[in-house]
Amino acid sequence: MELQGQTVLVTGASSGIGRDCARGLAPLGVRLLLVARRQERLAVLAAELHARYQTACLAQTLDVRDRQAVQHWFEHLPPEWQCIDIVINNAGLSRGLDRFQEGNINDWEEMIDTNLKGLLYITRAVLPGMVARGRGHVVNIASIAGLAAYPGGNVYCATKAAVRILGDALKQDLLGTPVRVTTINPGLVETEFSPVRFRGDTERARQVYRGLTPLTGQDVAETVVFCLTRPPHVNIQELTLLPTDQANALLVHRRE
Ligand code: NDP
Ligand code: 8X3
Repeated sequence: MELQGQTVLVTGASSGIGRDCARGLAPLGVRLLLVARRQERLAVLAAELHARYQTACLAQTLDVRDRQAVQHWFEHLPPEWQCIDIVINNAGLSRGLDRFQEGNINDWEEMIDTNLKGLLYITRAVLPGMVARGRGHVVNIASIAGLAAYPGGNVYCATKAAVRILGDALKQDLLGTPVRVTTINPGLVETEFSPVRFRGDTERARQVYRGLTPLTGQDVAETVVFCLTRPPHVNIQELTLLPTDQANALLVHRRE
């Protein structure tokens, strides 16, 4: 399927998988609506993509946790950006690896508010237009953390399991419309995910990928592009991609 001229919303486009999705989609002639909290990074990305591919980009600050801000943002989009064809719900984070019984409830709320409620707010805003226009694709970045839990993953894993079941639910509610829904479950991807999880403890973050070859944001972006470019009658419902050095969230092969 041709993506030329389609308007793609990428949440969490200031880093990692979201930024690489924008970079992977720009050469295909899409228009990019990029949101995250760090406006300066979005502006740099938009300038890069415009310089390289003449991509039309709109980079806007948005905290997906803020329900009213999401509603206000959506209602005040410039008219030429209001018809969103594709949304990549990517904004997300983990905080800590505490055992549940020692868990920090503020961290729990931050993960639930971002990974689940933020995704709900964004999707609720854009989906009616997709249904009305008879075209659209919702791509949710979940995780292998939503396939099975791991020690200390508790609430992060629960948010990702919720995103997976929500994809199933959306597909059912959208049945009879041409709107497609795809859930992507990456394994270990080297991004700012671990430094964010460990609040800037870069040494601890580095250990996550020690001795193995993780996925890159580009690997995930290429998978997203593959799903988006299938013919309209093909809906890739769910796709899991792991590094070759990883079997599941608990089992990795380290060469040292
Ligand atoms: P990064 O930390 O590199 O990127 C996370 C992105 O989410 C940033 O652009 C950040 O932007 C954005 N974000 C976080 N909170 C908010 C918010 N409240 N409002 C708007 N944007 C927000 O991590 P990844 O690229 O790895 O993560 C992207 C997604 O992939 C997440 O959903 C993550 O759970 C998932 N994932 C990651 C894996 C990995 O191993 N890295 C594996 C499986 C899934 P800003 O801070 O500027 O707002
Ligand atoms: C990120 C991958 O295994 O660290 O969702 O939870 S994992």
